[in-house]
Amino acid sequence: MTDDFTREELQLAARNHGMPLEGLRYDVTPIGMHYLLTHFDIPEADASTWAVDVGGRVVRPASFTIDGLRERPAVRVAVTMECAGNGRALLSPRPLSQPWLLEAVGTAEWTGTPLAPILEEVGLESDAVEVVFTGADHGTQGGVEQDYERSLSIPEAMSDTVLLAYAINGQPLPPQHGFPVRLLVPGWYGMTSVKWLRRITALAERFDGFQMSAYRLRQQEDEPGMPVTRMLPRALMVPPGFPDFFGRTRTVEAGHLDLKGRAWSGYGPVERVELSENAGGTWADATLGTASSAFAWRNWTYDWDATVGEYELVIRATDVAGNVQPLDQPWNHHGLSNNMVQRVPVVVRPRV
Ligand SMILES: Nc1nc2c(c(=O)[nH]1)N[C@H]1C(S)=C(S)[C@@H](COP(=O)(O)O)O[C@H]1N2
Ligand SMILES: [Mo]
Repeated sequence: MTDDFTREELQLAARNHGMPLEGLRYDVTPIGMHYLLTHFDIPEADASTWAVDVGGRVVRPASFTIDGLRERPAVRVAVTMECAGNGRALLSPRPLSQPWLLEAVGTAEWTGTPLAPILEEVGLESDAVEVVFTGADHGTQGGVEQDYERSLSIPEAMSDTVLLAYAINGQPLPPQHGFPVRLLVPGWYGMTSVKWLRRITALAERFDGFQMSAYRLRQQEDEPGMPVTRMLPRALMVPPGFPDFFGRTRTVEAGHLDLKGRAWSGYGPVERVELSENAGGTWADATLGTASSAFAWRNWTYDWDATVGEYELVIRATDVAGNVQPLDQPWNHHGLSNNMVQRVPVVVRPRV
């Protein structure tokens, strides 16, 4: 990568870390290894005074304390979350934002209480069409001062998979992942899962706040574009062999190698993972393993008979809905929901 990165990209990259790809070896990503993305500052939060206020077009506005949420029915589920901008630093021209390569992903076991029964309790008015989720963090983006907020349509918000999550991997959320409570929308790109959740507001009209219009697929800044929602399929490899410190290139020894990794999609299970050892010339099927939930990544393995030489290994996932990772990435304005295949340069040296 020879493009000059800007000081602003470095500033964001130093705050918002990815998951080192060797973290793909764990079914459940250890807490500190899960990727992290925070647009503004991590807000100060006191769980003993925190409340999630539910209002707007509802019959009985209500306020839920953290203790109150914990007393409600709890669900614990493994969910793979990926940032919609994952991979954007590989695009050309490079969209200027958090410069992710491929590491903006993680799988956590989230514990929370389902949102739908809460919405049923407060009673949505018949004219409600959307529910807005507002975080406690505040800042400016694109010249617009705002609280971080995102909406869901009523059917999306009423899905029984959507949680108000207060724990990750069995522990209270750490500050950076949304303490004391966040929205969790399995299958969707991460921007939907609002951290530091303070307010839930039912609206009688479509919500077009900044973070809604920011996450749309556009060729030009001024066109309406299509909303970014669920995660497209992606497969990644646990980096084989050993790395070079600076360039991160991989060296392995000739012989049988158990290549492995993970693959996921927000459109249903990944049905196929293929590997190419000649830069995408020919493909062979990897063996698919299990996933710990319908929303968690699936592991894959590939027995590679590595002979001495230089390779570009390529991995490609296909999901049950028929979405396939492209070899080359169609560009879009903010580099969102891109999912081109991973290319892993590997040097195979003689066994010593
Ligand atoms: N309140 C709030 N919620 C937020 C964000 C944020 O900046 N503020 N970032 C979103 C984005 S873009 C992503 S990718 C995920 C990242 O979640 P994580 O940091 O727990 O991995 O949180 C989402 N929820
Ligand atoms: Mo994101």
